Amino acid sequence: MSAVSRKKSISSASFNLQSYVGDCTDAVNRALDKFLPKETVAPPTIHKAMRYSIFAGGKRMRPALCLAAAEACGGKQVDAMPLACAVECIHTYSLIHDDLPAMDNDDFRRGKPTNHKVFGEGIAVLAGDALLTQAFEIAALSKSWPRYSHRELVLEIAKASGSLQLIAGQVADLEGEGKKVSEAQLKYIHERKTSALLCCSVRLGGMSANCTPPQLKALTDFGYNVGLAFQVIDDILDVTQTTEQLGKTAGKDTKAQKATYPSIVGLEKSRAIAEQLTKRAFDALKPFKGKAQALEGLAEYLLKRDK
Ligand code: GRG
Repeated sequence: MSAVSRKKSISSASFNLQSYVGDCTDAVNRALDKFLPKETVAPPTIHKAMRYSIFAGGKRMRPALCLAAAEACGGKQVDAMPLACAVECIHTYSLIHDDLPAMDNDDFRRGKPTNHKVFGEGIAVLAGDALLTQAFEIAALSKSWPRYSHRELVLEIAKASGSLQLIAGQVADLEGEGKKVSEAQLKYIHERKTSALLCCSVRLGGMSANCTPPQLKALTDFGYNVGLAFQVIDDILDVTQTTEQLGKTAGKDTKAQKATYPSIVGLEKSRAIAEQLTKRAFDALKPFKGKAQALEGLAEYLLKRDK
């Protein structure tokens, strides 16, 4: 579907989420292919390793949320694209490092052997580092807007992925293994480990459309709630789906004695929490008055997803 016909499908009553996500994925993959050094560029091993994980077949939910947020604020996909790609680079780096033997020690990700299984631990660490750095390079290459200069954009990414958010969540997650963790502590982990980057994706999309402060506030509320719901669902899927269905090792939270929503409050209450968070996310979109169909569609998809 062309960009024009996709635009039409967003504004029409029958919004087609599947084709929206498919189009976003294609466009993001084309852009990432341009931003990342080719495999043949020296040293080829690192560029092969970066591309291996980036193009391993992730759902591209963070870029899709970024593009959809831009559209909700009247922006263009082309302006949001570098920021959507930057967030996907951060996300992929975090997955590569999360899978390392020193962390979750996983062999399977995005339906393929993990980066360190293919390239070795040293190169996997470096591929993660390089993708993290690449994200800032891409953000620096994006446009800036009257309300949001490169300073704001870079700060947004740095804060979400730094030691107060993404890394803080991972530290608390590692330190909580095998210990009794309360629901409040688990929420702290999920807010930082997962919600922060999803929220950042949505906010960056809004910034790429030069959104107003009230719009940014609405997007922040949406992103926070959808991000938290995303991790609650991830916890549920870990115990209800198979490794084949997920494309990553199922049941690993239980094996690592990690606290999850199902392990603390049970499956039924976990589903109710995810639904409540998604409802809050929907409510946050009210100021967009029907212009946020794609964000609504993505929130619903994330709640109902099976992988
Ligand atoms: C700095 C050494 C070092 C490590 C950092 C920050 C970090 C390690 C790990 C982040 C923690 C993490 C992996 C959180 C999980 C978030 C999550 C649910 C990921 C899965 O996201 P999906 O389902 O994956 O969108 P795909 O593969 O579809 O993109």
